[in-house]
Amino acid sequence: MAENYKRYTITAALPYANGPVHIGHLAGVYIPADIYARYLRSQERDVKFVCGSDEHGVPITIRAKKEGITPQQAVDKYHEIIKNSFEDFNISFDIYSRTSSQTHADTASGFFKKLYEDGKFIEQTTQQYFDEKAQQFLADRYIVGTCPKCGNENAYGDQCESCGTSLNATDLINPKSTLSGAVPVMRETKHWYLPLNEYEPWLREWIVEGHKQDWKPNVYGQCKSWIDQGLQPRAVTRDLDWGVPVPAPGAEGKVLYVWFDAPIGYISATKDLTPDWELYWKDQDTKLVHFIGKDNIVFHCIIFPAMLKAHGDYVLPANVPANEFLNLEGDKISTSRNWAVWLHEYMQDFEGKSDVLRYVLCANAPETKDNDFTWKDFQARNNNELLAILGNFINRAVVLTQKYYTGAVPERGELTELDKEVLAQLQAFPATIADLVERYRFREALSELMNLARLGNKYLADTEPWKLIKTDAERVKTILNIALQISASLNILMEPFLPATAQKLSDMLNLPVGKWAAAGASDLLPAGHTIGTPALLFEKIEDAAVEAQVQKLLDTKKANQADSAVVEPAKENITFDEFSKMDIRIGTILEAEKVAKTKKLLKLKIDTGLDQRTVVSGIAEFFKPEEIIGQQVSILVNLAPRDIKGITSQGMILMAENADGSLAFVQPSKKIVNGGGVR
Ligand code: B3M
Ligand code: ZN
Repeated sequence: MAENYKRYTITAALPYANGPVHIGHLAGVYIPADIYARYLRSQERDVKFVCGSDEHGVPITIRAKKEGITPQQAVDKYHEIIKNSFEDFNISFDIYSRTSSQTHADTASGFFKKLYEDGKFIEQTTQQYFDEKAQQFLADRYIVGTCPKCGNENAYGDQCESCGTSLNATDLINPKSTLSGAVPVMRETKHWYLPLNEYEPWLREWIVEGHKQDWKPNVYGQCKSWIDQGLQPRAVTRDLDWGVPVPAPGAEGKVLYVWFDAPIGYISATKDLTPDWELYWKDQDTKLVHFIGKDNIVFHCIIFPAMLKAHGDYVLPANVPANEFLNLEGDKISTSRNWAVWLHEYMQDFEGKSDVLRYVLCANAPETKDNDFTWKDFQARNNNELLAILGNFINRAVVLTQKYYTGAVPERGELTELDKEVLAQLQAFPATIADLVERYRFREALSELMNLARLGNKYLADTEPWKLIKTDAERVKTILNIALQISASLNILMEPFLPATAQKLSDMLNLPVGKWAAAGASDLLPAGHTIGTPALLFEKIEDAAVEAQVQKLLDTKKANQADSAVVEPAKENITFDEFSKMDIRIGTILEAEKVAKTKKLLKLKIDTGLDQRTVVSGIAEFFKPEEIIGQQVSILVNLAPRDIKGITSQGMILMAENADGSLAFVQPSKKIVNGGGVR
């Protein structure tokens, strides 16, 4: 490692505790952060990996209102779900905290107070949007309108999620309250602002000049464009009743803006983790790295650093390796449209397969551009890569060792040119992978890991020990010894990426997962060492399993379409007399059969209480004749008889139509005597 840092503080974006986490979160933030943290620990670096739930702000109060619960109940509920999901996927936080904790309230409040006392804020009374119906100021997500930059009609009062621009509510065109739908009015209120404009020259020097080379182009580009456009003072307080109270005179009823308190949550989490927290935040030999999604770049690269700079005691982030977005089957992941693969649901459907998802999401991570997750790709990567390459190699090495030597690692004899070449290649892998991880190129790093498994597979395919055992048993010892050394290195190198699998393999090799520095060596497993029982690292994922997932998404799509279907406008008014001309009765279907040579028609015999009559109805696409016999329906009995396909239809049964055009009977909610009137 070329770096000279004494310790690392790694943060992963604090997810809002307003819903469960999905594959987009995992791919964009938590998997890369976890790989990095695990890798550094394997390098025996001093690492603190911190995260927690973001429990303040309008996203929380909106969710609570929707569910009819208090904000505290909402964050309690989702904090638990999110925390469990991270555990399921072995995200190795040293602490998973929450911003509703007392430590956090004290830390955030103290931070504000210091800036306040040092005169770092400007105090301004301005006109802000107020919802007269809801009797509330409209901050952040309580207000939507058209983004002045990109035209997105659903931009929030603090940010447009479409183009990433950070906004003030007053920037929105056609603002509307999300509380009541009302057009807001202006009302006076006082707030504290961080004058970002004053930090512009410094930010330019620090980012535009200082980090052009080492920050990812997508991150650097966004920052530069904001700085070039000129920065404005940014309010750091809000008129809300959920959050950290503003510790300033005249600030009753006001709380800190969630984006002021949330990043301080990283500090509070570290405080809860260790009494040495200051070393991890204030010592210049600490490398601070923020893992986030691209919509959080402005907050982590501009606003939070300006806060840290204003405070004066803190280190600044050395890097902010933000990812782009992950789409799902060609569509943007969306919580409100339920277009997501939720982690807790994945774990139910694919028990024991956390690493498969980790693998797929890393192999396909949106590191440089938005990427797409598809179930087909998920299946293919499991079956053709994890199983066929990595699993297969390990399996052959351990099964043959078990079979030929009852599990004892055989002695190496004299090495051939091929053996030497393979051992030399093995030795080079750790540095190659390390270099990629340190440059946050996790996809490539993972693909190098697979290349090592490929090397092992090719070595076995070239040497064919299973054939050689009959003609040159001595040579087989050398081959399997080398295959096992590759397996042991794979075990170390896979751990950051596939921690659960690494544990399994370690059991199989009967060797604790070693540290990075040991990887690549040709003597990790000494001759005579007894390995454990072979087991399969991966299982085939069958078509049925992924088809079920695709079906689930199709159902979601259908439900969404139904929800958003346009309802026909109301017809003209009629009089009661006109209505009462219709004689509608309850009847029972006695017989049903398809009308020959038609697709849609059923011929029904119905007991109307008045008589038994024939009705021809266009419902054959939705009902099987044998399934509707005996059902009660509503029938308009005084509709003039009509000839349909040579059959006289005496009346019409009433149907309700769904958004997708499917039909259902209009039926009484309990049994009614045949002939009972409908009014
Ligand atoms: N909770 C936004 C998000 O979940 C926000 C991140 C806070 S990081 C300090 O995308
Ligand atoms: Zn926009």
